[in-house]
Amino acid sequence: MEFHVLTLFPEFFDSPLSCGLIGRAIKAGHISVTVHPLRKYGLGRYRQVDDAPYGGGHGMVIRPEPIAAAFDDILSRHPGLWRIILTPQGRLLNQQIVRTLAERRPGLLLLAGRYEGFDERVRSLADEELSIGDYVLAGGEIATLVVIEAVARLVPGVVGNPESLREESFSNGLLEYPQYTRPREFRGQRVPDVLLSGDHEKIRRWRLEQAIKRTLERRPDLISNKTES
Ligand code: 6GU
Repeated sequence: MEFHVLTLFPEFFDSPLSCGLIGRAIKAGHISVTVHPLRKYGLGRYRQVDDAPYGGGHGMVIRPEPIAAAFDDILSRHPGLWRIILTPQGRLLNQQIVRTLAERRPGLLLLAGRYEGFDERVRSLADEELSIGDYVLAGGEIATLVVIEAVARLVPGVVGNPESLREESFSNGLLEYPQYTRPREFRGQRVPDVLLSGDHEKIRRWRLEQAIKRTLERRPDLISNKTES
């Protein structure tokens, strides 16, 4: 899977893309990530990308022409990319959206916003607008990395053991069950006996019960969402 990022801060992406799961996935050729500096598509001698808002107000707004020029250039060399802009006004990202991106899109072009936002007409250049949560970040760079990491994990080969994708939180609509390793007792807290029983059917049932209980306690919205869809 091919990821392209359009950003005013290309260097922001250096270390997150060089280590861990994503770093390995790139080295192994499962995914590629190309970072394109938005400044390169800026206007005039100073490569201007932003301007003051019409109607007044504080801050600067990203102009549409540099984005259009960048999208045209990148798409001409990499046809078929799905164009996503990251802003707090976007649709709230969840595992269902992540799955669709991984399974149905040949590659992603992710635009990270900055300043007070984009000129409204930038929205008409994109296929989709996403947010990663109800809080405000300084820019879309971290949100872009969130999308890349969440999608890349679902690309075949990136996560070594595909079984580990199936049981984790959200993939079945439930939070994960509690996990234990050694020691058997830690500060008075003992590992539940069932996990030491060797009875795999009993363990499977206990884990499912725990996952349901935990989801009802902590995230009942996940369960009510499940019946709606
Ligand atoms: Cl995509 N951008 C910014 N600036 N803040 C956010 C966000 C994106 N998603 C949640 N908060």
